[in-house]
Amino acid sequence: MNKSALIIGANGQDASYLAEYLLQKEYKVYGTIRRNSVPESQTTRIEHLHKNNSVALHYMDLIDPISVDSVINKTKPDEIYHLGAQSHVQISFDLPKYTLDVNSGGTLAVLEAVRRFSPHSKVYHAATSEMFGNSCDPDGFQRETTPLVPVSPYGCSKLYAHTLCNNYRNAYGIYVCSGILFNHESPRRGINFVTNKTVLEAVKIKLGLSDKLVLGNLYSKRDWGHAKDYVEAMWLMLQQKTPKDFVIATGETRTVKEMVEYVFKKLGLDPDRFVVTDKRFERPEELNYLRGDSQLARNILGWKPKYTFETMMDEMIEYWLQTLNK
Ligand code: NAP
Ligand code: G4F
Repeated sequence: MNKSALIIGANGQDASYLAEYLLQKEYKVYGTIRRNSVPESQTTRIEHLHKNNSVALHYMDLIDPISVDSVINKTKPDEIYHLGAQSHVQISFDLPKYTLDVNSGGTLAVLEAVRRFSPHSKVYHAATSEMFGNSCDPDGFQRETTPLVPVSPYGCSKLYAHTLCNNYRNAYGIYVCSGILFNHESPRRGINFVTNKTVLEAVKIKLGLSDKLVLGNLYSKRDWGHAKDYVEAMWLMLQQKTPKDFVIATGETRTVKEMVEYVFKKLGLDPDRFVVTDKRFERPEELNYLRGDSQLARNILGWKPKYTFETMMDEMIEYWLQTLNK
């Protein structure tokens, strides 16, 4: 019989790729969306799947435990991919309570619903490299054993959820694991994250539709991979005999400035002419440096990324060139 999977936060960047991936594997896919007064915004990233009813959608809000109970009880899936979150780090400084309610409280609601209504479900929790904060091993990498010292309300909310997942695994024997994923991008990335913001604005400049790109801190370093590669790792984590947490990363790191230079040069533009900075886009506390060691995932899951930084950024540039040229 075909397996079933529930994707919480089905309209997100990762969820849209994951839904495609699971459908290819012939899963019965359920997804959760949030109510929006503009109904088309509820399914923007999964419109192609929604149109032909290939994903069965249910309303759920992580801050409404009744809705969480109801969907998990109704679907009782083999696998749950809990990807729903207020996922923007800078916005978490403006909405700290809401971020904790959704990311921490919401994860508690999911685990409780699984414990009570669907204990056979295997659960993937979307943890994050933001939990490391500014801690790092002496060799310059973060890995599963690196201390978790978050520096944003978002990071704190995910650390709470991450430790709760370990607690439910040990206390109740639930199959739950956290993927400690480093930044991953794609043309479907929200345009208020730094890569897609940069690409969109640079393409607009190229086409004469804009004359500047306004950014915050150019000197933080990130380990950027492609979302398509990272959803494969999520699936692999739920196919193991015993649950385990894994770091998923490329192992390369670059400054925001280097990423910006790559995009502008690719478009034949001089970044010094167009890029300006504004404190508005800086955070009260910054995570300065990320570089992940995903050796454990490479050894145990047999996972490795197919995209390089360059092929990923080129795909994003091509996407915006085609979209805006239309
Ligand atoms: P995303 O594009 O922001 O998607 C998040 C999804 O969560 C959206 O579908 C959103 O719904 C939904 N959501 C937000 N608040 C909710 C609530 N109160 N109740 C139910 N659903 C809610 O994020 P992503 O980049 O795909 O990331 C997926 C997950 O991985 C997130 O948990 C994120 O924190 C985590 N993560 C991401 C990265 C990364 O670099 N992308 C790295 C590490 C971890 P709407 O569409 O209605 O807004
Ligand atoms: O693209 P970002 O907003 O991603 P950030 O903060 O690293 O968070 C992302 O990755 C996490 C994994 O580590 C996820 F858990 C999280 O959900 C999210 O997906 O910012 C990247 C860097 C930061 O140092 C930021 O200060 O870019 C810097 N930056 C500079 N100017 C900017 C801007 N970031 C944004 N969003 N907008 C700017 O104008």
